[in-house]
Amino acid sequence: MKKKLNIGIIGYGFMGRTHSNAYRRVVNFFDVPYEPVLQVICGLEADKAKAFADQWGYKSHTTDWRKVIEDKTIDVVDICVPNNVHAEIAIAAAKAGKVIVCEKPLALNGAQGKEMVDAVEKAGVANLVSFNYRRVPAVTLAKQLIDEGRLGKIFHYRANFLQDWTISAKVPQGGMATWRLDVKAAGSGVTGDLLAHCIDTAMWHNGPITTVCAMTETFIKERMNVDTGKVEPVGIDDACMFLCRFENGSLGNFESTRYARGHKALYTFEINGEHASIGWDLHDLHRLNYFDHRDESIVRGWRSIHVTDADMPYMGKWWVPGLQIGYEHSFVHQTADFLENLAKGKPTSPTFREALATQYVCDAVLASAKNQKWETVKKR
Ligand code: SOE
Repeated sequence: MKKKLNIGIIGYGFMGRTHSNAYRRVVNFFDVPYEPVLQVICGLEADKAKAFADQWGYKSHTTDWRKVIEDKTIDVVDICVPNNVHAEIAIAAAKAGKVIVCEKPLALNGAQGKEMVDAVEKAGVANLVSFNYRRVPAVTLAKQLIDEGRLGKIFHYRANFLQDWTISAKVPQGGMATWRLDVKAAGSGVTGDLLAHCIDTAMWHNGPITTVCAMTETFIKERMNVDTGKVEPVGIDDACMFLCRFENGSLGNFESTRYARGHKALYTFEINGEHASIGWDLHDLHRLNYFDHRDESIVRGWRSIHVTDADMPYMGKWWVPGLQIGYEHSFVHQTADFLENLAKGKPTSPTFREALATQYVCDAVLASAKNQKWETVKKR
């Protein structure tokens, strides 16, 4: 019999669903040491929380996150609410000795993120920030190939995260569906929401980013705020581009926008090394593109690796070679790794402290865009 681990998720939106699905599925496919039990779902509206509880099999629901923290039977507090509430909940959960999972980005900014890191480290509780794309098998395979030295010295890392859902001026800010456009709830726009993913993966693949030079734009200056009912200035960055230097001497080039008509969630990266290059595209997430200059010239070229074989990261746990998996599985993998490490008393990456490094890059990017100069990224 596996030890039961009682889960309380705060937030029943998009991320509440991805995390609930992961806790439910993980035991079916991975030999994890715990059986997660969906104990309580917490959300703003009681009827929606109840409907969510019924649909996902939660034992109970509440509209008060403090009740989740105070509940002695809850082992894991999983934070899936807008960014401005992460810190308060995480710090209270740490004081109550809970294991904590928090959606990305860690916080509104580095200063707040640092308070969260201090809280979890003081309490000595296990913690994880959900940068799920690391655990798409092709992205994990890219990390493996880099660590094996196949690329040799790395020269370039470039990443994009392109969307198009805010082009209409009629899209409001604030509220349940569009809080990402309200700077008070989100902290920033594409920098914290989308580039944070690219930065997390990039530093995992290629080490720390040291300096940045950025440019941001807010194309639509005013939007109706659903919370206040008034047309208010837009405080987020709609688009952001930045150049950077990595500690290992390589150069980075990052771009994100919600104004790239035709692109819904086009997260791509390419890494160029001395011997080989790697490319990946979220719209084709089970493939890893690989070019190796050491191949015999008459067959040398970009190959498209179908990441479905059993010896590729995580894939041995799913179907048979050739059958691919998708977006939601990255959360299942994250949960599997987290539960395995939890039983061994080992941290799972990215911890709050590792996510703070990403937050500091985001801070430097926004400062650079504001000050129109290169900025040095704060060290931990
Ligand atoms: C924004 O549209 C968003 O949902 C992000 O918040 C997620 O982190 C990203 O994975 C997909 O896009």
